[in-house]
Amino acid sequence: MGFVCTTRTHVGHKRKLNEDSLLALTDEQIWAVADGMGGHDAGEVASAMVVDALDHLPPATSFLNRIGKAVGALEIVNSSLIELARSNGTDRTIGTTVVGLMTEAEEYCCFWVGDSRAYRISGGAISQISRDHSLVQDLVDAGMLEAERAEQHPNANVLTRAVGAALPLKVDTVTGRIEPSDIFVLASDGLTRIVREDEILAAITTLPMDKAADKLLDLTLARGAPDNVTFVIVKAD
Ligand SMILES: [Mn+2]
Repeated sequence: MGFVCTTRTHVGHKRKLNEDSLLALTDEQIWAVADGMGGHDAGEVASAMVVDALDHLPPATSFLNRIGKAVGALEIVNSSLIELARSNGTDRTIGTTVVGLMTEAEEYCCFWVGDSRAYRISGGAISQISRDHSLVQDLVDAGMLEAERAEQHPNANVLTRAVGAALPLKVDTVTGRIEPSDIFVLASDGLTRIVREDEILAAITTLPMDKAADKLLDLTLARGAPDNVTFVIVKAD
């Protein structure tokens, strides 16, 4: 199965730095978005380290082995970031989210830490295939908060997991079968807090991929873009 891909990243209208990073290695069939936190010399370093590690995975013997190498690479970055924060003499976490997609033949694997998201558009419907590692997601799962109100919650930005936050790192994965014309969207919260799922679906199912990407970025910017905005759209071709 072949793939085509388009990416966008933008600092947004409120932040001075773009601490998001992305990876789009379509030939190698690996894509990722990372959303760094911690401010100057921290967040952008953390997200870049994750992307760089995924960019240099050692050769693998099988898809399962390759997934294991990606998780292992994230574990190494996790330790390095904890060590980096310690050597800076600060209690502040130098951390990053990551959401990644790997494919082989007709199989995909999505892996993630934090609240950057993966969506799959298949058969005209969109579904979120990652599950946010965030306080509000836990509240929603516990039935204590309606999903529609999660974005407005005062603790909407509190993560329960991040690369660089704690040992050991727990990476979640989900695997599945790719159908022809499936589309995957990996995105930082700078997109997903501002643009609704149905708007992502509408843009992607009605416009050519590049125009859909423009539309999603334009929508975010028109609504104030309070955060860095980064996304990768991957289409099975
Ligand atoms: Mn963000």
